[in-house]
Amino acid sequence: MAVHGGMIQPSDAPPTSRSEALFARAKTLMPGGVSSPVRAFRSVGGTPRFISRAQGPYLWDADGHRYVDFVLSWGPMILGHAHPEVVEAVRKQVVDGMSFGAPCALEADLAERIVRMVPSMEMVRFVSSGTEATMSAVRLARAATGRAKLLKFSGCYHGHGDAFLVQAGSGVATLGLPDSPGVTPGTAADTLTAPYNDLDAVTQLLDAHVDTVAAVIVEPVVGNAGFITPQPGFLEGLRALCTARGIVLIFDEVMTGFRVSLGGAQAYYDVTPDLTTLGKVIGGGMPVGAYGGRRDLMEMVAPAGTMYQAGTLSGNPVAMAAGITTLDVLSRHGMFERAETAAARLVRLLTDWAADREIPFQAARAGTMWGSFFTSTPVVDYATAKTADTARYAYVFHELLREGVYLAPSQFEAGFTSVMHNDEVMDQVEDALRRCDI
Ligand code: KE4
Repeated sequence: MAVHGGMIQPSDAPPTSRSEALFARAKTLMPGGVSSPVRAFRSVGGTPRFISRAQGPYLWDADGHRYVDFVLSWGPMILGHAHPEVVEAVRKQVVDGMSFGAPCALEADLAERIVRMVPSMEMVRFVSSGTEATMSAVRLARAATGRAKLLKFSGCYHGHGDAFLVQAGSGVATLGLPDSPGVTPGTAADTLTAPYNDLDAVTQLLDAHVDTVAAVIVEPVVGNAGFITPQPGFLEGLRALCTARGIVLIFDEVMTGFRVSLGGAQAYYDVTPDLTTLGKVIGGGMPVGAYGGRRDLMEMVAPAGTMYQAGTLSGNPVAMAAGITTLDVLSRHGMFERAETAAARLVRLLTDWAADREIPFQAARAGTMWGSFFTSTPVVDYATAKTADTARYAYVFHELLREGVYLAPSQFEAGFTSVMHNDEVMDQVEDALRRCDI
């Protein structure tokens, strides 16, 4: 076994010379050689695979190696890569124009689908990323309540907006501390942080900051600290606390939307937020984010109201065409269930594989989103997630990569399946697991 960058790596990994050369070139031009940090393989070590093409459940890297993809662009590719109907919708729109900077019917066409599928979203505003969606939703909550503070949960990620890059100070009653250079203490001071699944901590914070909290924002199923599901009563408790105190409850469903169920986590757990943020799946691989919810709140957004938010490529026709077709295909009878069946089988495979080797391990899923931890400690929040053995995760990651299976390059991420992860593909994954030398 080779040790690389502090991580143990199987010594017989296939050649990655083209990815290595592309990475070396990219690092001279872009910070860390990537356009988003997690892609750099920093937490698992080794060379990130430069992907040259993707089709269905598969990726091919620059060295020609094929992988069964369980990252799926971090969620969007629920139909699999390059789905023919989505490709055709994009092709048709591109030749009719790529961006108008003016209203077009496609925006309402996608909005109608979202409003129908996510009933709490009475109105929708499109933006170009999940980060824009969450930033805008928090601004709207602050505008609606006249309050400044935001309560989020440790380990939850809501994009790279300043207000979200905050960690808990010591003790749950301490105001937030900047989690990144460039986030000012003043900004961080308006963000409160509580442990996920801890209603008592939330109540304490709200009692300590009466009438000053505009919003509680939560990943209804956590996908950014690894995969963590809400304990029974947690989401319902947040709903009750927010209702009682005039606080806007924001479900950040950028990742869980159309993944946990066709109606998102809010339908799966039957808890209704005031605002919802979306991204990923609604763009079908193109840059789309959205926020929406109660009509009385959304009517405050300019130009209907005075809360300002704007975007050059918001509602981009090509992206709308991709999102519309993605939701239409996904809504067909039995389609979502195909991806769910794959996720259920994968959780069983991984659980049995670890048990056979007596490795401390747990795996779970919600709909077509899944995750695992190399720890036997029940994971209910970020603190317990951090008991996971990240060195073992890195080793298994590279073992499976060598065998043609592409997992998230970090223990603290979630995994996904697509409608194209059929039995034949999952048989390949089962064979790859069997070949893993753990
Ligand atoms: P984007 O700005 O990356 O489109 O969305 C931000 C965001 C907001 N809310 C949730 C719940 C999210 O999961 C995300 C983005 N997810 C990460 C995956 N951990 C995207 C991958 C990346 O950052 O490269």
